[in-house]
Amino acid sequence: MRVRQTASRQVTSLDGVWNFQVDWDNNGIEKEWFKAALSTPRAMPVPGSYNDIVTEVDVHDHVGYVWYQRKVVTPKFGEDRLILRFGSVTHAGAVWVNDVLVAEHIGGYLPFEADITDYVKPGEEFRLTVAVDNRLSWQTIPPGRVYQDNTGHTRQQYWHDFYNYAGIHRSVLLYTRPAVHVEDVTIVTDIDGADGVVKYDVVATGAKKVSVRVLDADGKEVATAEGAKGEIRVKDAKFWAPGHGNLYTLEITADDDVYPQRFGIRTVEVKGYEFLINDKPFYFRGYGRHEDNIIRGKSHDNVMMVHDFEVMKWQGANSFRTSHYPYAEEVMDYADEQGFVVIDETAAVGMNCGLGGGIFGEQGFTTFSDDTINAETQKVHAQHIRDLIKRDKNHPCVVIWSIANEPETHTDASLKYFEPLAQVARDADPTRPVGYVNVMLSPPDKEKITQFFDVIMLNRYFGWYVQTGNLADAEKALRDELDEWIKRFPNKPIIFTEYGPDTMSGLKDYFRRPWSEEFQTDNIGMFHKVFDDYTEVVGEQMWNFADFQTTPGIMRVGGNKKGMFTRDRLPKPNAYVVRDRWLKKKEEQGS
Ligand code: GCB
Repeated sequence: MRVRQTASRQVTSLDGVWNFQVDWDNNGIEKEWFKAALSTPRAMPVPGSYNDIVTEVDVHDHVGYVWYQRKVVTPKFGEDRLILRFGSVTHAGAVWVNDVLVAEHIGGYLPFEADITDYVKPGEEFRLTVAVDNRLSWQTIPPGRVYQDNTGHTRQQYWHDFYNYAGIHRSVLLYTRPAVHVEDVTIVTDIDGADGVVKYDVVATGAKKVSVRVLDADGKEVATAEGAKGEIRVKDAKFWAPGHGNLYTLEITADDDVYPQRFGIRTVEVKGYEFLINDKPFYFRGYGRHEDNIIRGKSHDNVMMVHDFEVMKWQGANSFRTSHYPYAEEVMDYADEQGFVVIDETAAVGMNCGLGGGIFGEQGFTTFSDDTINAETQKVHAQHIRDLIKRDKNHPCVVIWSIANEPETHTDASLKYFEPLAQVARDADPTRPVGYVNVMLSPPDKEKITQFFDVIMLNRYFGWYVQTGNLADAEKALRDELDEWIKRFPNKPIIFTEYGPDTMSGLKDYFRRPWSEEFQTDNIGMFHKVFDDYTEVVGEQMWNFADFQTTPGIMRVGGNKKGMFTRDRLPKPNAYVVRDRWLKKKEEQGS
């Protein structure tokens, strides 16, 4: 659960400038580095990706462990438990309090905790050490592989198109909570006329008494109930809706613990090809995004978060996808508040070795096999889906779970891999539509798994990776493919989750050729013209909100340049054209 300060929980932030050291030989654990102060420490901010903070290429590109360390003065915790919480450590973290290993976690985009009560004393200082490993394998989400190059250097390969930033990316918190406490809550809402119907289910092991109060946005009590599970009616509710971040709080008391869980009252449903929010057809306008920024890498940063939302609102966007991994919890909270609609994606990206020879690195692997992505990966993937849903289930902003981006889906092996995973998502959350994001290599006549999902999410690069520069041909290919999807799946809404060309900011061209600013306007304009002809298309999320960092490659110029905005969030000319369109749509659609 998100960490909140309450009468029963005291929160201390451990963010700041920590000590840092690269583990060149990747043997710090064997050498027990955690048992003493780091021998040659340098400064490193937390949260932050370390890669772009430094100037040495060896540190930037190091494959393996880096170590973070700081001293912490233990607060008073009385009879309570003392918990350490990491928002994310990318990709794997091991945590020691003095000499004791208190947590190990794999998966770079989700939080984890350690109960350290038994290892510390109030008022005393302890040494907090974190070993961070940036290595991916065939059994991690996302997958990757470590290999030696011809000169014996260790390198890492992965099949996703963003730089593998690493470090402690989100806040580190220390907090107290009673031994008997609110461990989890699931809130599901419905709308009945002017009223909201709120079903809640609290987990608080060992609690003798659980009660809840519903508070409105001003903190005024509007309903109460007794018991760990129940249904509450909120009279004349203010519904959460796109553009309207109306929120309530379920204040839960379990014995001595008090926990405020925010929620919004709204419904989501797929009906035929319509995507309904509160029973009204919704049209997605927005982008796939990245947690990516100059110097910060993938670090969460409130300045950038608020600015990005300001920019998205300026443009008339109403939604985004958390491509290609779960975003910081602060971002999800803020999307709730701002009434932004979110497609929440797992970190299952790059599960497609057939993609991008030359773009994302050399190929030569079979995606699904005993030696590559296998049954073990599938288990890790299933757990990752459950963990994401557990973290984000109470966010009204989340309207679709996307369980993977552009995986291989045209083979029998992929069918075997994904069918059970769609079910995992449904079991974890029966209330929201589930989807996956489809790649160009898996058109409707080839792909095998759309049958298990509620929506069709398409990444299409007509006019860019294919029919490059020929927009007439590109338009035909797009229309032909759309017709085929609709013929095969007449009852599933279609959302375009990626489209658009790389565009060098400042590159002007009378002839409007690829890479120029003019071509971005033309290419995206072509897609929009086609979308407007199809009622089955219920959303346009272009790629990408902003330019972002990738691995070096002959198709990338200092990163991926498909941004509507530059990496420092300045509009390319196309941004104004799309702004006119989206503001007009906003007016027509009411949000
Ligand atoms: C895709 C991927 C995205 C890439 C994009 C591109 O289909 O989903 O991660 O960055 O294409 O620009 O090629």
